[in-house]
Amino acid sequence: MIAGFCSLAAAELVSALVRPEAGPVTAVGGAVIDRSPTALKEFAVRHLGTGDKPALELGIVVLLAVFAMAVGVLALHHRRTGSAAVLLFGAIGAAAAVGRPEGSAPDALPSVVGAAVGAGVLFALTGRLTTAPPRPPASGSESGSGSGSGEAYRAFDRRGFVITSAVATAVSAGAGLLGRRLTSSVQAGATASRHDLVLPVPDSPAPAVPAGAGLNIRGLSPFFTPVKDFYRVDTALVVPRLDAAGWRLRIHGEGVARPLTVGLHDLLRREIIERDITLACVSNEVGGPYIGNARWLGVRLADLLREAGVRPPSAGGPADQLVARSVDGMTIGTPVEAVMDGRDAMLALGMNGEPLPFEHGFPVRMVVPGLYGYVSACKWIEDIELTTFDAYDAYWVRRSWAQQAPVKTESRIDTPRSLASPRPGTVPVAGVAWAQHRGISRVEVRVDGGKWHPARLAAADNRDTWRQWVWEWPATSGRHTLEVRATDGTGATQTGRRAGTVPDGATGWHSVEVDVS
Ligand SMILES: Nc1nc2c(c(=O)[nH]1)N[C@H]1C(S)=C(S)[C@@H](COP(=O)(O)O)O[C@H]1N2
Ligand SMILES: [Mo]
Repeated sequence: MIAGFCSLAAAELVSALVRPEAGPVTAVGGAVIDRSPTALKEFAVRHLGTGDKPALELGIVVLLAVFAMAVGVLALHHRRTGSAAVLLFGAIGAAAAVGRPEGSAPDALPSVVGAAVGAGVLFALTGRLTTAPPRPPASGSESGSGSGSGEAYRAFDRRGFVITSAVATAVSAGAGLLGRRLTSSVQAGATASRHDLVLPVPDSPAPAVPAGAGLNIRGLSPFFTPVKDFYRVDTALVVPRLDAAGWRLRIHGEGVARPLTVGLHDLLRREIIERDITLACVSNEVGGPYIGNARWLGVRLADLLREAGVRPPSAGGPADQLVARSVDGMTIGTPVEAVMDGRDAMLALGMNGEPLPFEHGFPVRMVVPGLYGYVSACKWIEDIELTTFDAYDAYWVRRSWAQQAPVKTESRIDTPRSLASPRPGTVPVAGVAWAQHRGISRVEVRVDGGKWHPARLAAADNRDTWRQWVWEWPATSGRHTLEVRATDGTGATQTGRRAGTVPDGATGWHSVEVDVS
């Protein structure tokens, strides 16, 4: 385990110099994420939520510790084989790092160096635990019990072992800490660039939110989701921290008459729009938490595309899919038609009045009203390629999710919570409903499968945001089941048919059970 620790610490130091994402634990974790079946990923999102990543990393470290002990035992008997086994693990780490979507040859370095250090330390330490068999004594009468059988004679050089392991541990701890330091100083530039970014005043501000859009009911989600509470779903074990000054976005591909490369300053000089848009994840179960509403600031993506000479399919353009690529190798495919049909598809750089947080895509991400995040909301974006749905499957599409996924009409009961026990009398049943880009026209609640009661709708902000609602329930004692359903702006009512999240979003009515007493 000491050798394993030294190995990881060395890898940490080298990964600080190469790329934090190239460290073996992160790389193997990323490879596991890339390769794990959709069902497992959905399980992790459902049961571990945002804790899925620490859980994965902990799992890898525990596995490594077990492996380290096994290799340690092996090394006692076969010193060289033990060290070779460590090198094998280095090879796994290296392969994982290079094989990530954004991986390149230098990414192997942390694992290779880490493995070499681990193998060396193991070799040195086992040398202190086993010493060479003593020369056969001159007279057989004094021989020890095992000397005649040819068995290796073992002796524990306690002093040598303790000194070697203490030195190795201390040096490695220092190296690991130095690695952490280096990483954070490299990232200091990014942090400063975010801190220094002054958000522009929008040329087209968001209309004021109507006074009645927030119902102010205890337990009800606020109309705007504070950044600190905004859900986060992505495959990044290490959040990319980009320096805004170095950020570039390239727009190219089929039907792009004038390919473009823009930096942040080019964006800031353009017409800046500000829009309220509710973002939802396709992995959100009925009643789930992966949805949030924010005020976004940025530029219209359609403006940039038009400047690049892109025409939507409806105007004869050859590309029907826009593939956004992030610095961490994520690919997200969006219909070109949706981006250019007049909705406020944005390259966003501000969220709720602050520069995008690193976790949410700093410096620039996409946001497209009406589409689930995995087909629209690329964070840490660096490239946009115009292509077709026939020619290319993006990251999640290769993992059994649908190519196209408009947000489904859904609603959620926020209060009372499941298994709450309110007093008999008037109980406000309240929540949110959403059908981005279609809007919400009606919400209804029923008790114990009875008749549907119309809920009171809060004022609508716009059709791209969720809408709050409340129904005053005359609650009577006993156990009751509350259900909700919404109707969107086209008049279509949310289906009660239960469907899971794969391939294009869950359906069904959210229900909560309460015990009125
Ligand atoms: N680079 C990158 N962008 C990404 C993702 C990702 O894994 N990597 N996940 C997408 C998904 S599935 C969703 S739902 C939204 C979530 O955005 P948020 O984390 O800011 O809430 O980001 C999208 N953009
Ligand atoms: Mo998502």
